[in-house]
Amino acid sequence: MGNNRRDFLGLGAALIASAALSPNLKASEHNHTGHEGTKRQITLVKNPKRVLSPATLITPKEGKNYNPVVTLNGWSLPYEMKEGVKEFHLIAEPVVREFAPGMVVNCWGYNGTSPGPTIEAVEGDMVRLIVTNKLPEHTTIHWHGLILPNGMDGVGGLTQPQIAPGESYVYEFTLRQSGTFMYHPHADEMVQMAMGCMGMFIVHPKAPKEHKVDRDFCFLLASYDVAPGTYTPNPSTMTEFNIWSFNSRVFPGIDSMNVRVGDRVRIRVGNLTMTNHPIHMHGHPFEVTCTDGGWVPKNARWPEVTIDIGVGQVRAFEFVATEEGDWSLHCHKSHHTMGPMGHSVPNMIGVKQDDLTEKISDLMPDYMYMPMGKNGMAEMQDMAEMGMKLPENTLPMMTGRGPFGPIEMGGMFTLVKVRRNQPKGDYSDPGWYNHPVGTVARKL
Ligand SMILES: [Cu+2]
Repeated sequence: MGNNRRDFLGLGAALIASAALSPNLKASEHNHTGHEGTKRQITLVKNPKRVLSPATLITPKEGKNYNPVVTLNGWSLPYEMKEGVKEFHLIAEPVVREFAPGMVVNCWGYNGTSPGPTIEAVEGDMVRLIVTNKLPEHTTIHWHGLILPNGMDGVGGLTQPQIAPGESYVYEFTLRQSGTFMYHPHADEMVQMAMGCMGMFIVHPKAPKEHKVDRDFCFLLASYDVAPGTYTPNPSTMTEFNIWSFNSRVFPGIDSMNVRVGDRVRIRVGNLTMTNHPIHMHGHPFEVTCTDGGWVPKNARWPEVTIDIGVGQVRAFEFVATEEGDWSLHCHKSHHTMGPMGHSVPNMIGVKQDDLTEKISDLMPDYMYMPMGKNGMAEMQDMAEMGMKLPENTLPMMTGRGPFGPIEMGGMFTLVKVRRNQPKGDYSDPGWYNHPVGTVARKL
């Protein structure tokens, strides 16, 4: 265990180091195969299990019994026990985040990553959260949904002084409830959240059997406005965001959720974008079991296949994985499953265009003219496949390849992979589903 722990802490240092060396970041972050590969894509390091549930490395030492959450393309923050208090260190700082292979973004986040690492603790724990500000401006952290003393609520100017650059502040409180919560600044919120300052805060029930599931996943919805060809989000954008992400990753760069047939699965989703997202899952009806206000009583739950998650809300839903296959999980606003696009894309459906793009490019070489295709948008994917030149650091609008061809998605889209032979506790990607003969839609 000691070795694992050391490895993990080493990983933290590596993350911070890689963020500091931004010119080399592309190389260091490309140590993975994409969805096109046979194995899962790994965001930052090679060993998926170590990234997926680092909390398992520190759980036994505390004698606490909980099933750690798996943060998509993320990790949980290690802590130290100090005289009965769980002590966590959060460093607010500029970071470089790869959104998918081919695009990195200058974000703000915590401990080398954006969103910040997931904080996991247990109901009844006394926690100490030491926040160090390495951002260029003051900040605070608000612990969204947690019941705590007013002076720990993290609202700059109201419940505490702002944390100036270079300063560290201590938050200390007892966790009086279990459930799914978030953390984010309550200081220059518009800028700091638009830059990616956010994270999840999971409090496990004191009684391990309460609300028990076999696999527990979490991620945040985050949106950005990164103009094609640039690297830094525009924080003054109010509605016209062009990057829609799960944990600041976009398809095909988002981890799939890999489960075993028979598993009870929980997916916890927090929304810190500026609009609502109807999150839809294929193949299995689910029930919302938890919000950032607490657990939903069993007799108050009803089945859904889409749950609308409002701004500043958390919804956790559960289902028993009974149906084998690769099931889509995505935002149902169809623009939110697309990569960066101009909002003024001319509607050219039914219009003969021929060499129009070429002619405009000749006249205005620096202008990216990307009209909609004559027969719809699907030909965009073909153009991307043929190597249509995009501005640097810009992802295609529609991308991702499946076993049957292009998937034509680019934002809030990932997969729940349900397999009969997925070993217990194994979160690795089993590859594409092998459909039994006669169970795939066929050409007449
Ligand atoms: Cu959406």
